[in-house]
Amino acid sequence: MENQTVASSVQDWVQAVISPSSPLGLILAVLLVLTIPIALHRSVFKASGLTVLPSILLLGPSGSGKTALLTLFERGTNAATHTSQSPIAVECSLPVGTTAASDKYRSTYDPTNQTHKKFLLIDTPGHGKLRHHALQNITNPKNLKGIIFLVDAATMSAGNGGLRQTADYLHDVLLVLQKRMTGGKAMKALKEVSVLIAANKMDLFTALPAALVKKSLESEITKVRASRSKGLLDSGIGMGEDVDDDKDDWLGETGSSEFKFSQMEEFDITVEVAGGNVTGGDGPGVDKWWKWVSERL
Ligand SMILES: Nc1nc2c(ncn2[C@@H]2O[C@H](COP(=O)(O)OP(=O)(O)O)[C@@H](O)[C@H]2O)c(=O)[nH]1
Ligand SMILES: [Mg+2]
Repeated sequence: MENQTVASSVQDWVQAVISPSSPLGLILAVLLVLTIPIALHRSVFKASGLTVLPSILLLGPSGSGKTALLTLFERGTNAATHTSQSPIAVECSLPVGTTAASDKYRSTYDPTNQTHKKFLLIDTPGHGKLRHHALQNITNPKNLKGIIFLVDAATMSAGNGGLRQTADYLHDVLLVLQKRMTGGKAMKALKEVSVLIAANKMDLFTALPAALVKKSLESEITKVRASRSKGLLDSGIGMGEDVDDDKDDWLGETGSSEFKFSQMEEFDITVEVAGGNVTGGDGPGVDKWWKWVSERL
Protein backbone atom coordinates (compact mmCIF):
# COMPACT_ATOMS: atom_id res chain seq x y z
CA MET A 1 0.00 0.00 0.00
CA GLU A 2 2.73 2.37 1.08
CA ASN A 3 4.89 1.29 -1.85
CA GLN A 4 2.18 1.80 -4.31
CA THR A 5 1.60 5.43 -3.35
CA VAL A 6 5.31 6.13 -3.64
CA ALA A 7 5.46 4.48 -7.05
CA SER A 8 2.47 6.32 -8.33
CA SER A 9 3.69 9.66 -7.06
CA VAL A 10 7.04 9.09 -8.77
CA GLN A 11 5.18 8.19 -11.92
CA ASP A 12 3.14 11.37 -11.64
CA TRP A 13 6.25 13.39 -11.19
CA VAL A 14 8.08 11.86 -14.15
CA GLN A 15 5.02 12.37 -16.28
CA ALA A 16 4.82 15.99 -15.21
CA VAL A 17 8.46 16.54 -16.11
CA ILE A 18 8.34 14.80 -19.48
CA SER A 19 5.04 16.17 -20.69
CA PRO A 20 5.72 18.83 -23.33
CA SER A 21 3.39 21.35 -21.71
CA SER A 22 5.25 21.29 -18.36
CA PRO A 23 7.46 24.28 -17.59
CA LEU A 24 9.56 22.12 -15.26
CA GLY A 25 10.68 19.87 -18.13
CA LEU A 26 11.56 22.84 -20.23
CA ILE A 27 13.62 24.40 -17.48
CA LEU A 28 15.45 21.13 -16.88
CA ALA A 29 16.26 20.75 -20.56
CA VAL A 30 17.50 24.30 -20.88
CA LEU A 31 19.69 23.90 -17.79
CA LEU A 32 21.28 20.73 -19.15
CA VAL A 33 21.93 22.26 -22.55
CA LEU A 34 23.61 25.24 -20.94
CA THR A 35 25.72 23.51 -18.31
CA ILE A 36 27.07 20.49 -20.17
CA PRO A 37 29.26 22.46 -22.63
CA ILE A 38 30.57 24.68 -19.83
CA ALA A 39 31.46 21.73 -17.64
CA LEU A 40 33.10 19.96 -20.59
CA HIS A 41 35.08 23.04 -21.56
CA ARG A 42 36.34 23.43 -18.01
CA SER A 43 37.43 19.86 -17.54
CA VAL A 44 39.14 19.70 -20.93
CA PHE A 45 41.07 22.93 -20.36
CA LYS A 46 42.16 21.87 -16.87
CA ALA A 47 43.32 18.51 -18.16
CA SER A 48 45.33 19.85 -21.08
CA GLY A 49 47.12 22.42 -18.96
CA LEU A 50 46.19 25.18 -21.35
CA THR A 51 45.48 27.39 -18.39
CA VAL A 52 49.17 27.92 -17.59
CA LEU A 53 49.32 31.67 -17.36
CA PRO A 54 51.95 33.78 -19.08
CA SER A 55 54.42 34.81 -16.42
CA ILE A 56 56.62 37.79 -15.67
CA LEU A 57 59.61 37.37 -13.38
CA LEU A 58 60.62 40.10 -10.91
CA LEU A 59 64.33 40.39 -10.21
CA GLY A 60 66.53 43.01 -8.58
CA PRO A 61 68.56 43.71 -5.48
CA SER A 62 67.07 43.76 -2.01
CA GLY A 63 65.16 46.93 -1.23
CA SER A 64 64.54 47.90 -4.84
CA GLY A 65 60.79 47.54 -4.38
CA LYS A 66 59.93 44.15 -5.88
CA THR A 67 57.53 43.12 -3.16
CA ALA A 68 55.93 46.57 -3.17
CA LEU A 69 55.44 46.34 -6.95
CA LEU A 70 54.03 42.84 -6.67
CA THR A 71 51.50 44.03 -4.13
CA LEU A 72 50.58 47.03 -6.27
CA PHE A 73 50.14 44.99 -9.44
CA GLU A 74 48.07 42.41 -7.60
CA ARG A 75 45.73 44.65 -5.62
CA GLY A 76 46.09 48.01 -7.20
CA THR A 77 46.92 49.48 -3.78
CA ASN A 78 49.96 49.85 -1.57
CA ALA A 79 50.20 47.51 1.35
CA ALA A 80 52.90 46.70 3.89
CA THR A 81 55.60 44.62 2.23
CA HIS A 82 56.84 41.37 3.65
CA THR A 83 60.36 40.01 3.35
CA SER A 84 60.51 37.52 0.54
CA GLN A 85 62.29 34.38 1.66
CA SER A 86 61.32 32.25 -1.30
CA PRO A 87 59.78 33.15 -4.63
CA ILE A 88 56.07 33.81 -4.45
CA ALA A 89 53.78 34.20 -7.38
CA VAL A 90 50.54 36.11 -7.64
CA GLU A 91 47.92 36.27 -10.34
CA CYS A 92 47.45 39.75 -11.81
CA SER A 93 45.18 41.24 -14.45
CA LEU A 94 45.96 44.01 -16.88
CA PRO A 95 44.22 47.19 -15.75
CA VAL A 96 41.24 48.68 -17.55
CA GLY A 97 42.22 50.47 -20.72
CA THR A 98 45.27 48.36 -21.58
CA THR A 99 45.13 45.72 -24.26
CA ALA A 100 47.46 42.76 -24.38
CA ALA A 101 49.54 42.55 -27.56
CA SER A 102 47.99 39.18 -28.43
CA ASP A 103 44.50 40.70 -28.31
CA LYS A 104 45.38 43.61 -30.57
CA TYR A 105 43.45 42.33 -33.58
CA ARG A 106 40.37 41.22 -31.70
CA SER A 107 37.12 43.02 -32.30
CA THR A 108 36.08 45.47 -29.63
CA TYR A 109 32.99 43.33 -29.16
CA ASP A 110 34.94 40.11 -28.66
CA PRO A 111 33.98 38.85 -25.18
CA THR A 112 37.64 38.02 -24.55
CA ASN A 113 38.24 41.73 -24.32
CA GLN A 114 35.69 42.11 -21.57
CA THR A 115 37.75 40.02 -19.15
CA HIS A 116 41.14 41.45 -18.37
CA LYS A 117 44.16 39.53 -19.51
CA LYS A 118 45.64 37.57 -16.63
CA PHE A 119 49.28 36.82 -15.94
CA LEU A 120 51.47 35.47 -13.19
CA LEU A 121 53.95 37.77 -11.45
CA ILE A 122 56.78 35.97 -9.67
CA ASP A 123 58.65 37.67 -6.83
CA THR A 124 62.17 36.56 -5.93
CA PRO A 125 64.46 37.21 -2.98
CA GLY A 126 67.08 39.78 -3.85
CA HIS A 127 69.27 38.86 -0.88
CA GLY A 128 72.70 37.66 -2.00
CA LYS A 129 72.58 34.18 -0.52
CA LEU A 130 69.20 33.43 -1.99
CA ARG A 131 69.91 34.69 -5.48
CA HIS A 132 70.47 31.27 -6.97
CA HIS A 133 66.70 30.75 -6.50
CA ALA A 134 66.02 33.73 -8.69
CA LEU A 135 68.50 32.63 -11.34
CA GLN A 136 66.97 29.15 -11.31
CA ASN A 137 63.66 30.69 -12.24
CA ILE A 138 65.13 32.15 -15.43
CA THR A 139 66.39 28.79 -16.56
CA ASN A 140 63.12 27.08 -15.76
CA PRO A 141 60.70 28.95 -17.98
CA LYS A 142 57.04 28.04 -17.76
CA ASN A 143 55.51 30.37 -20.28
CA LEU A 144 57.93 33.14 -19.25
CA LYS A 145 57.12 36.33 -21.18
CA GLY A 146 59.57 38.76 -19.69
CA ILE A 147 61.81 39.80 -16.84
CA ILE A 148 61.43 43.00 -14.85
CA PHE A 149 64.72 43.94 -13.20
CA LEU A 150 63.90 46.51 -10.55
CA VAL A 151 66.56 48.99 -9.45
CA ASP A 152 66.49 51.68 -6.80
CA ALA A 153 67.27 54.83 -8.83
CA ALA A 154 67.85 56.76 -5.60
CA THR A 155 70.91 54.69 -4.64
CA MET A 156 72.44 54.72 -8.11
CA SER A 157 74.82 57.60 -7.64
CA ALA A 158 78.42 56.40 -7.62
CA GLY A 159 80.14 55.94 -4.30
CA ASN A 160 77.54 54.31 -2.08
CA GLY A 161 77.88 50.76 -3.31
CA GLY A 162 74.32 50.48 -4.56
CA LEU A 163 75.41 50.88 -8.15
CA ARG A 164 78.08 48.19 -7.97
CA GLN A 165 75.76 45.69 -6.26
CA THR A 166 73.04 46.28 -8.81
CA ALA A 167 75.44 46.05 -11.76
CA ASP A 168 76.88 42.80 -10.35
CA TYR A 169 73.45 41.19 -10.14
CA LEU A 170 72.31 42.49 -13.53
CA HIS A 171 75.55 41.26 -15.13
CA ASP A 172 74.89 37.75 -13.80
CA VAL A 173 71.27 37.75 -14.94
CA LEU A 174 72.18 38.85 -18.46
CA LEU A 175 75.02 36.32 -18.61
CA VAL A 176 72.66 33.48 -17.66
CA LEU A 177 70.29 34.63 -20.43
CA GLN A 178 73.12 34.94 -22.92
CA LYS A 179 74.36 31.44 -22.09
CA ARG A 180 70.96 29.92 -22.86
CA MET A 181 72.04 30.08 -26.52
CA THR A 182 74.84 27.63 -25.85
CA GLY A 183 73.02 25.78 -23.06
CA GLY A 184 70.76 22.74 -23.00
CA LYS A 185 67.32 22.19 -24.46
CA ALA A 186 65.35 23.66 -21.56
CA MET A 187 67.03 26.97 -22.05
CA LYS A 188 66.41 27.02 -25.78
CA ALA A 189 62.68 27.04 -25.08
CA LEU A 190 63.18 30.67 -24.20
CA LYS A 191 63.68 32.12 -27.63
CA GLU A 192 63.54 35.85 -27.35
CA VAL A 193 63.81 37.42 -23.94
CA SER A 194 62.66 40.88 -22.99
CA VAL A 195 64.18 42.56 -19.99
CA LEU A 196 62.73 45.73 -18.50
CA ILE A 197 65.05 47.64 -16.23
CA ALA A 198 62.52 49.45 -14.05
CA ALA A 199 64.19 52.46 -12.47
CA ASN A 200 62.12 52.73 -9.30
CA LYS A 201 61.61 55.42 -6.64
CA MET A 202 61.41 58.31 -9.12
CA ASP A 203 59.34 60.14 -6.48
CA LEU A 204 62.54 60.77 -4.48
CA PHE A 205 64.55 63.84 -5.42
CA THR A 206 67.80 61.85 -5.18
CA ALA A 207 66.65 59.50 -7.95
CA LEU A 208 68.62 59.53 -11.20
CA PRO A 209 66.53 59.91 -14.37
CA ALA A 210 66.05 56.73 -16.40
CA ALA A 211 68.54 57.68 -19.12
CA LEU A 212 71.24 58.23 -16.49
CA VAL A 213 70.38 54.97 -14.74
CA LYS A 214 70.97 53.24 -18.05
CA LYS A 215 74.31 54.96 -18.64
CA SER A 216 75.57 54.32 -15.11
CA LEU A 217 74.62 50.65 -15.28
CA GLU A 218 76.32 50.22 -18.65
CA SER A 219 79.58 51.73 -17.48
CA GLU A 220 79.47 49.83 -14.18
CA ILE A 221 78.80 46.52 -15.98
CA THR A 222 81.82 47.32 -18.16
CA LYS A 223 83.88 47.34 -14.95
CA VAL A 224 82.23 44.19 -13.58
CA ARG A 225 82.90 42.40 -16.85
CA ALA A 226 86.56 43.42 -16.87
CA SER A 227 87.15 42.40 -13.27
CA ARG A 228 85.42 39.04 -13.76
CA SER A 229 87.64 38.15 -16.71
CA LYS A 230 90.71 39.36 -14.85
CA GLY A 231 89.69 37.14 -11.94
CA LEU A 232 89.55 34.19 -14.28
CA LEU A 233 93.02 34.97 -15.65
CA ASP A 234 94.48 35.40 -12.17
CA SER A 235 93.14 32.06 -11.04
CA GLY A 236 94.56 30.49 -14.18
CA ILE A 237 91.16 29.27 -15.40
CA GLY A 238 91.21 31.24 -18.61
CA MET A 239 94.79 30.33 -19.49
CA GLY A 240 96.17 27.81 -21.96
CA GLU A 241 93.88 25.67 -24.09
CA ASP A 242 90.62 26.60 -22.40
CA VAL A 243 90.49 30.07 -23.93
CA ASP A 244 87.19 29.24 -25.69
CA ASP A 245 85.46 28.44 -22.41
CA ASP A 246 86.56 31.77 -21.08
CA LYS A 247 84.93 33.54 -23.99
CA ASP A 248 81.55 32.07 -22.91
CA ASP A 249 81.70 34.00 -19.68
CA TRP A 250 82.15 37.33 -21.41
CA LEU A 251 78.97 39.38 -21.45
CA GLY A 252 78.01 41.06 -24.71
CA GLU A 253 80.17 41.69 -27.73
CA THR A 254 83.50 39.90 -27.62
CA GLY A 255 86.41 42.29 -27.53
CA SER A 256 84.28 45.41 -27.01
CA SER A 257 85.85 47.88 -24.64
CA GLU A 258 82.56 49.26 -23.37
CA PHE A 259 79.44 47.33 -22.51
CA LYS A 260 76.15 48.53 -24.02
CA PHE A 261 72.74 46.93 -23.47
CA SER A 262 72.27 46.93 -27.24
CA GLN A 263 75.02 44.29 -27.44
CA MET A 264 72.52 41.82 -25.99
CA GLU A 265 70.38 41.97 -29.15
CA GLU A 266 72.77 39.58 -30.83
CA PHE A 267 71.59 36.99 -28.30
CA ASP A 268 67.88 37.80 -28.84
CA ILE A 269 67.70 39.75 -25.62
CA THR A 270 66.08 43.15 -25.69
CA VAL A 271 66.78 45.48 -22.80
CA GLU A 272 64.68 48.57 -22.10
CA VAL A 273 64.96 51.08 -19.29
CA ALA A 274 61.91 52.95 -17.97
CA GLY A 275 61.44 55.07 -14.88
CA GLY A 276 58.59 54.91 -12.38
CA ASN A 277 57.63 54.72 -8.74
CA VAL A 278 55.58 52.24 -6.78
CA THR A 279 54.90 54.44 -3.75
CA GLY A 280 54.95 58.18 -3.21
CA GLY A 281 52.33 60.61 -4.50
CA ASP A 282 54.25 62.60 -7.07
CA GLY A 283 56.14 60.76 -9.77
CA PRO A 284 55.40 59.01 -13.04
CA GLY A 285 53.79 56.00 -11.31
CA VAL A 286 53.91 52.58 -12.94
CA ASP A 287 52.16 53.33 -16.24
CA LYS A 288 55.21 52.64 -18.41
CA TRP A 289 55.74 49.31 -16.72
CA TRP A 290 52.11 48.26 -17.21
CA LYS A 291 52.46 49.17 -20.86
CA TRP A 292 55.60 47.07 -21.18
CA VAL A 293 53.85 44.11 -19.53
CA SER A 294 50.81 44.44 -21.79
CA GLU A 295 53.06 44.36 -24.85
CA ARG A 296 54.47 40.95 -23.80
CA LEU A 297 51.13 39.21 -23.18
N1 LIG B 1 60.06 56.37 -2.01
C1 LIG B 1 59.78 55.17 -2.52
N2 LIG B 1 59.95 54.06 -1.78
C2 LIG B 1 59.65 52.87 -2.33
C3 LIG B 1 59.17 52.77 -3.67
N3 LIG B 1 58.97 51.45 -3.93
C4 LIG B 1 59.30 50.77 -2.83
N4 LIG B 1 59.72 51.61 -1.84
C5 LIG B 1 60.16 51.25 -0.49
O1 LIG B 1 61.37 50.53 -0.56
C6 LIG B 1 61.45 49.56 0.48
C7 LIG B 1 61.80 48.20 -0.05
O2 LIG B 1 60.71 47.70 -0.79
P1 LIG B 1 60.48 46.14 -1.00
O3 LIG B 1 59.29 45.99 -1.88
O4 LIG B 1 60.46 45.41 0.28
O5 LIG B 1 61.80 45.74 -1.80
P2 LIG B 1 62.29 44.29 -2.24
O6 LIG B 1 63.36 43.90 -1.29
O7 LIG B 1 62.84 44.47 -3.63
O8 LIG B 1 61.12 43.37 -2.21
C8 LIG B 1 60.11 49.61 1.19
O9 LIG B 1 60.25 50.35 2.36
C9 LIG B 1 59.20 50.31 0.21
O10 LIG B 1 58.17 51.02 0.85
C10 LIG B 1 59.00 53.98 -4.44
O11 LIG B 1 58.60 53.99 -5.59
N5 LIG B 1 59.33 55.14 -3.82
MG1 LIG C 1 60.89 41.60 -1.25
